[in-house]
Amino acid sequence: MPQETGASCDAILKTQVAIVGAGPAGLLLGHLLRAEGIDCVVIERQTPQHVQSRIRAGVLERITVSLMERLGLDARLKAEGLIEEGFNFGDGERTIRIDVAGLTGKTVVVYGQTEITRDLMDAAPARGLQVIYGVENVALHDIAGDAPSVAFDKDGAAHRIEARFVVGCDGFHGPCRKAIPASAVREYERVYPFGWLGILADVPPCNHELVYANAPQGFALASMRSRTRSRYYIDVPLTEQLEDWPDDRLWDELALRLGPQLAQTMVRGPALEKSIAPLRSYVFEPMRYGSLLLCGDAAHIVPPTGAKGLNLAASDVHYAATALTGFFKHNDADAVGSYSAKALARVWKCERFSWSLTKLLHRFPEDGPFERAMQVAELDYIAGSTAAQTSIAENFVGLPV
Ligand code: RFL
Ligand code: PHB
Repeated sequence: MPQETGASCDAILKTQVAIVGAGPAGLLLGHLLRAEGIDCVVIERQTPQHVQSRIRAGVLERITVSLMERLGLDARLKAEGLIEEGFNFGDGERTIRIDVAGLTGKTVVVYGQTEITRDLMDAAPARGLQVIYGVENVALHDIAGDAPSVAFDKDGAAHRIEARFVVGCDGFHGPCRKAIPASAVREYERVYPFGWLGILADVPPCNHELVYANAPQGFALASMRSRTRSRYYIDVPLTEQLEDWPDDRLWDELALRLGPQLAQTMVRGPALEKSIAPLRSYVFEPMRYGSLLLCGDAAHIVPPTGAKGLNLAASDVHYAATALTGFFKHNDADAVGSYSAKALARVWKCERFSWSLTKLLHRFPEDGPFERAMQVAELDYIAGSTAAQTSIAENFVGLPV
């Protein structure tokens, strides 16, 4: 366990790995390191209740499921997760089914990010994973060398963690990535001119599989969290406010965009949660600088089309845990050295898939009849080509790690 020593004004915590951020990436990494007997401490800006309440991802690839299995934290996931063998594209009239299981022999699981986070949070005390919530003013020091530290305030007192490595799992807006000198990095970014307006409701899903629709009125996604809880999205211009979308207006728009068949099976209900998420593609290179490694949204963002964000965070964590285990248990310094290249190779492929599905399924303000015709032609091609469907299915189900 980490050692705490008192100094005059600082409480200094010594550990092997300091993890910033207790979202899915930080918690998963903390558990994987503890399972290998590696000391670590996780610090988180928010309260546990806040972290737990963020409604985000819902579709888990094999890598995410397998990490929960490896940790022995998959009991609820196994009992409550819905195994999905396929998903569908729609254009408001027809449906094109991608038979993911038939084409790849693999499936995805519908199980909310809130549930994964809860399973990881609940298991932390018993597994000796220390998570300090409600920290402020996090600042990284000496990351270029081999004795980095993380300073933070908690309840008005100054603290410092001294570690051999710091891992930034602090999401897109966190401080870790920003601690790397600009001269050492390269950023790639595409900001989309729309966001996804999502609604969560305790109503049965309109279809047992996901449906991504590109209708004349715009994009819609019918998803779910369970057989009794649905998650739907439409795309809206970034200028729209939540107040512009009372529940009834949103259900009417979903019915239009999903088309008459799904509108018939769609059950309406009061929103448990409603939010607008902006869409962005972003990659930060490299994902390691000195003793700082970045995992998950701290290093990259994908638009949610294709459901890759949480799963990419999980594959980064897998590579990072393997590298740090190599370093601490097998004296293998090269493992950490190759972390960034390994993680980025998978990141870029997932960026490509999320971007291409986003382009296929959304109207861009600059699009004219030609771009629309290209989308229709691509959907036609997918409908008639097993090769195209296989390519989509193998990306959707998750590329090898
Ligand atoms: P997170 O979840 O943002 O966690 C980062 C944590 O760091 C904390 N933090 C700090 N802690 C200490 N000090 C600071 N200064 C800090 N600053 C920040 C934050 O409070 C937070 O707890 O990043 P992580 O762990 O990398 O996980 C990434 C995923 O959350 C994200 O990629 C997914 O939610 C994306 N995503 C989806 N991914 C999927 O794989 N499948 C999906 O179906 C899916 N659907 C979605 C999504 C994201 C969405 N939104 C809201 C963008 C649907 C939506 C609508
Ligand atoms: C979700 O259920 O929240 C979800 C599903 C698929 C996506 C994005 C989000 O592509």
